[in-house]
Amino acid sequence: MKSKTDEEKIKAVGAQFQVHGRFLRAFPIGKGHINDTYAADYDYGGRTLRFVHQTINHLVFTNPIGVMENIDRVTRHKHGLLAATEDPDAGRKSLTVIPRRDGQLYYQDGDGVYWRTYIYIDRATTFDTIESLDQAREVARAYGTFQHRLVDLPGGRLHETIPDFHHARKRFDNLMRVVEKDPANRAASVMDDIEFVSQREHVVDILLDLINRGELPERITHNDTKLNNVMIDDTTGTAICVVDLDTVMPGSVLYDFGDMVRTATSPALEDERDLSLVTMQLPMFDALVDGYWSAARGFLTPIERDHLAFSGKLLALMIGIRFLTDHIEGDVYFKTHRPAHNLDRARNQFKLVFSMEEQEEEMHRVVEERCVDGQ
Ligand code: GN1
Ligand code: MG
Repeated sequence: MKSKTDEEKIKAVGAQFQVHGRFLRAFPIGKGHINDTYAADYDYGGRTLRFVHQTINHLVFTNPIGVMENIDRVTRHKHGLLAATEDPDAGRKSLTVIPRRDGQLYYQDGDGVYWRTYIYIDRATTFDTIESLDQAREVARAYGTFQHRLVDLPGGRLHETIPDFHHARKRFDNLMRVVEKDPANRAASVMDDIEFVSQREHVVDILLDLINRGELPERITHNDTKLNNVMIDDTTGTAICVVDLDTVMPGSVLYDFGDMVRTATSPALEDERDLSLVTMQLPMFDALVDGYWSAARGFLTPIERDHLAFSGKLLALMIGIRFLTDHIEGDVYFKTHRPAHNLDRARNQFKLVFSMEEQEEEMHRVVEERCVDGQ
């Protein structure tokens, strides 16, 4: 906690929600680039219960109510399916939204900041870098299962909470626009990086062309499938729960798979500056494909399957483009913790793109071998 006043603030936020114990303490958790997340303990007659209070960055999510409506529908649906399985651990296998005292899903404080509350999932941990093949398999299985459970979500289309979130062409064009404007006077110093992106312009249209031709189905996807958005059970090492549901909305499963590849195959952190450490490790990719196929084989179309290997490169390139754009704009979107942080992240992602280009054939071979019907 930065200060006592911060803790007082979290206490005041908690009091708005259907958390009825006596407030004990709060502390920051999570490493997201967008929202602030806190855990808070409450005394419920001698037992301590922990909840999560989290902001919704409304500069990024301009429709926070839509975000919460999506999350509410998705988590209710998941809990419904889990209840039917009589799984003793069902309560930990989906986020649970705790509404405000008046039943609303969010609270807007005096500073205009939006907050929501979840039950804290205990005895589980998230990882920022991948530690084992089993972990990679588990993470991919978890995201595949997440998508599978949402295939038949009842009700209308979910809100598109960030329109064109993974629209690679728009991300590319936006970078070029920002380079042209150069508001922070940084473009001249990153010409090689801009050139790296320009040389790969054709990559940004490949999935969009398939979508436009109606060949890639729209599904309900997570859209932020970073390794550290899956909680791994401390005892069993299995994936217990997918978190960070802010961007759950209509999308392509390939965006989800690609983001897993980008975050779970490199042994280095996303902002590692020693680029010799940043590589796509083929055995990790193999484990991801294995885990994902075990959960998604029942619904994946051949075109989706055939683009699994490509999706990693696309997502690393697209997020790299977004980091580079933010650097050139003067760091207005992602939280940064040091000078040129976004540039470090961009270069890290471009190194990963390069590593995948070098191993493209092997990656395709892995998919060919793993994703076979009847196995
Ligand atoms: C952001 O906030 P966080 O860390 O979950 C971003 C993702 C990026 C990611 C890069 C809404 O996610 O798209 O892939 O940073 N989320 C949003 O680490 O822009
Ligand atoms: Mg996120």
